[in-house]
Amino acid sequence: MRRIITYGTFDLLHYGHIRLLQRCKEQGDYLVVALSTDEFNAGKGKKSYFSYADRKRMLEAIRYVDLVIPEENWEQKVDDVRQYHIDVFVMGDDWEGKFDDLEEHCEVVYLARTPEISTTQIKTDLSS
Ligand code: C2G
Repeated sequence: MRRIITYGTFDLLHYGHIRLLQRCKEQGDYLVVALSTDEFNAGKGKKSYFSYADRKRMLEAIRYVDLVIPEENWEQKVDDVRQYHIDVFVMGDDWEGKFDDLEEHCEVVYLARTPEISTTQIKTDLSS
């Protein structure tokens, strides 16, 4: 059982998120998604359109996702890797290199982002 973890806000869920989650699941057998809480997002200077509860509900409905846990701070990743017996940490390559320190605990994989789609772009397009 190869266990995968990824982190994110996943607001205004779109096909770029889905493709990322699909490719995360292809790396193993069990996918944990650590979902940024509303409070953690405030710290990232992000205010998501959907609440944590709604974003969690949507992620749990995705066939590739096996478990959703809260992401509450930047420091929890090593504990998460240990607690959930993670084999592979996966993120989109906009984070390339940022989490290489996890390599002493698990494999670290960065996947190419899906071009031309982002939550920010959706908000911009809808506001014009
Ligand atoms: N993503 C992607 N393609 C896009 C948009 C997003 O592959 N067009 C990926 C991102 O690279 C990320 C994941 O989808 O791996 C979630 O993206 P966000 O919700 O924007 O997450 P982010 O705000 O980057 O938070 O501790 C890490 C942070 O919580 C990541």
